Amino acid sequence: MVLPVIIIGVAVLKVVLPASIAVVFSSRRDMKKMRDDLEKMHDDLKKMQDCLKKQYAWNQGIPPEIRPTREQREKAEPMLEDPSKSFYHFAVAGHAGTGKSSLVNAFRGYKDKDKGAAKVGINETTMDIKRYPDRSSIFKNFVWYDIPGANRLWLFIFDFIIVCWKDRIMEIDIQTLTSCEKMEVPIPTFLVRTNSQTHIHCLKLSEEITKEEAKEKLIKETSETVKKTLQACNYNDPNKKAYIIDRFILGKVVSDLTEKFRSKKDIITDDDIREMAENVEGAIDEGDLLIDLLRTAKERRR
Ligand SMILES: Nc1nc2c(ncn2[C@@H]2O[C@H](COP(=O)(O)OP(=O)(O)OP(=O)(O)O)[C@@H](O)[C@H]2O)c(=O)[nH]1
Ligand SMILES: [Mg+2]
Repeated sequence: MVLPVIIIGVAVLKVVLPASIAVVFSSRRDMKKMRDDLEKMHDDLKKMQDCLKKQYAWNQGIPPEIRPTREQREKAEPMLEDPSKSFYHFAVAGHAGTGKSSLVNAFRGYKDKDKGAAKVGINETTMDIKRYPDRSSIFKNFVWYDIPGANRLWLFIFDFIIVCWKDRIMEIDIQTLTSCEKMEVPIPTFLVRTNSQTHIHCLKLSEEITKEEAKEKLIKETSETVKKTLQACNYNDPNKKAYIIDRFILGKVVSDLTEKFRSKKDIITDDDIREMAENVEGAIDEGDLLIDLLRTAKERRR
């Protein structure tokens, strides 16, 4: 009587035990996977929360017409994520669709489709302030900020501001320049007109002139219009330079320079930039803009 019980018991154990061990192990594996998934989800949510917090903080900025106090500036500085203050922070501002994101990509030598490039396009309105560290050979220690069209808040925390426009320069563009100059430490500004090739093409067709004549006309008209607008807004320097560029030409100059001067030890001179820009067909002020940005950056941190 005892033996069959033992035999049945052993048989049961032989089947049940491995099965239960397998269940325990597989449920442990499942538990571990579940825990890993939850941890990952937690990390993702934390990142999202940090991002939202930062965006919220950006959106609580101070209009550029108001001069921020030193305390306000100090409070805002951590947004630049540069505790050692070793970077140059460049903001690109301007109306919607004027080519801000394209300009950021061109300065960094990125094509629109490159991973990490700013989103560009007629339907790709940039909604949030975004931070883009540079990787080109020219702009070492530069961080670019793509500032959405309507958002001119927080401009005071950047080291330099580029105001870009495409067709018509507006009063608010000049107001931005004036505000930057009224800061306790004035912020250097650059006026940049984008889309040169499109303007030249349109002028050539509408006026029935050659490409070269269209280019000269664009340069002349831009300079006159800018001067008139600066004067109308009582800006203190009516002869402020307006750089006329095209994103594709600027991008090519930066990429060619980055290709040629790959080594970190290479020093790129103004003449190198000038020569490179002269070799790109259609270039107008792309070389001068790069040279002046670098010179201003060096002077500011001297
Ligand atoms: N040919 C040419 N096209 C340009 C130039 N700059 C911008 N574009 C085009 O204009 C469109 C809008 O450019 P974006 O760089 O997205 O403009 P944005 O100012 O960032 O636009 P928002 O984010 O909506 O404010 C895109 O199709 C660009 O390719 C330029 O210099 N030349
Ligand atoms: Mg954009």
